[in-house]
Amino acid sequence: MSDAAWWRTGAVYQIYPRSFQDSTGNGIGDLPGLRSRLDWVEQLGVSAVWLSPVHPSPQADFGYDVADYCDVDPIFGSLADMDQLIHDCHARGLKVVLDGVFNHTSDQHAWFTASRADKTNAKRDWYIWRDTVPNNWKSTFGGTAWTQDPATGSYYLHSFLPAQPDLNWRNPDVVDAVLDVLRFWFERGVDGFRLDVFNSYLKHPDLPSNPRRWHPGALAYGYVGQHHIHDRDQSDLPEVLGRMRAVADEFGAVLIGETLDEKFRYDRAADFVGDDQLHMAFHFALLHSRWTAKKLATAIRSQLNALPKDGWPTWVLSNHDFQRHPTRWGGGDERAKAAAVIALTLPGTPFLYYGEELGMAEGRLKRADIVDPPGIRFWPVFKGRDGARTPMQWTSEGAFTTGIPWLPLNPDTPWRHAEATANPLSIVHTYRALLALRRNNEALRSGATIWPDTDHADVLSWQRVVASERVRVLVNTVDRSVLVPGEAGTQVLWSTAAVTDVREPLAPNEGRVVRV
Ligand code: TEU
Repeated sequence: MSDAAWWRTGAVYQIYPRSFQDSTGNGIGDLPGLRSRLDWVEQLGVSAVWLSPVHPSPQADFGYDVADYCDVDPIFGSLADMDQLIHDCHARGLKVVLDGVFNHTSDQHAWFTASRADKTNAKRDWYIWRDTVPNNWKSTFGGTAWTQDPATGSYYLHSFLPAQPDLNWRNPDVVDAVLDVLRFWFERGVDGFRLDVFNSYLKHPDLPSNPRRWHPGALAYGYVGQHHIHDRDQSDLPEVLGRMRAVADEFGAVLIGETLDEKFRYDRAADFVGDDQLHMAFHFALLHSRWTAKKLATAIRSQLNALPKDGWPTWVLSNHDFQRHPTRWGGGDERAKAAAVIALTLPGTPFLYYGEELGMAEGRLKRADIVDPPGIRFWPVFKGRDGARTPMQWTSEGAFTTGIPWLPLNPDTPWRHAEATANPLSIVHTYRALLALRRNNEALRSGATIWPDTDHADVLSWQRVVASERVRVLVNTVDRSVLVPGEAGTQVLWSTAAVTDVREPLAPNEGRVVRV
């Protein structure tokens, strides 16, 4: 595997298509709209876009409930629009990654319609059916993971909503069908898949109950009250992933696993990456870390230490499932820039979430605005994920849609938007500069990592090293300036505070990249 592979050197930009750009005025983003905004993506300097699902879907979980893997939902456009998007992205040197939601389908998928009809049909065993509830498994979205289906009186397994029945990955026909879906898209030019909750594909064949786990939230949300040893992370998962990898390798495509872990540790994902499994698997430690140098260092180290030799790190500050990081961490725009320095200069692939380059905050939504099923179910304890999915802020008026947006625009849109980026201290400037620096600097792209570089209590620091060059990264996590001992360096390559003299103390929340 060449170190120059695009998925190692570049960054991936996650687009939530519903919220990026509407072209029809119905308030929902679509593929033609998205295509019209590719200038922005290209100018940012990322290497790939990853689209959250756009397949036909009843939208019970906003597309993560797929009714047909080989088509495009009319709300987003057509298959021809997708072909055009792939073509346009490639013409700009951008790769296209789709979201593969293969743990479950929609209950409206033809496979499930057939499966539920009677007990003897050919698709019956494509899902997981039992005549009585066999175990204590819980749905990630609350309640039991088993729902009785009136047609036959049997229960089917759903790790998420009842409208998202789990496929039976122990049936070889299911695996073959998924491999065919991969081929279908790779043949159309798609460059990779992000694999939704891949570590849930296989369950223990006997479906035993999970052992209980003490957790203060377990009464309200049973999922956290179990050790999930039987409903995911099965030891034979590598074989299945290996088959997917073989298909991906035929096309030079990349597989990125999304890891489910109620303990927010994700180290287990390291067992499923490498040359004959996934190229990468998300390690979401930064999504759950507090903003202190110590906690951040622990989060970063937990991934670096867990990965096998042929693994590759991923860095995620925000995505469509978690509160956006400027809200999570506070600290204003300076801290948002410092966070970008972390994600863009560590060894590994950064996954950026649309709008983070503007410092978009979590939307502050009213109960009446909430459409995300877990948000509706658990409000106000958990307000759901809609706040991370509010429309991209293109202009002072939004310009996301000419109609009524499906979620309200953030109130800071008048001054936080894609046209207000001329200021060299703006957040997007830091993103563009660091992405350009990565492209041109071998140490940042592929250098070995010396970690940590200082044990200062408030400053994160590491070095990236190749034969010809040594780069030192310093991130001041506190709201006051700090002078860090050690080599000052010879040249500031980037400073989020526009510092040019290497000897200057770090400004409050400054991220600085220096040549040493
Ligand atoms: O997410 C996995 C998942 O269950 C969590 O990230 C979850 O969203 C979080 O704990 C908050 O409840 C993936 C997708 O990213 C997510 O959008 C889907 O809803 C889910 O799978 C089901 O496909």
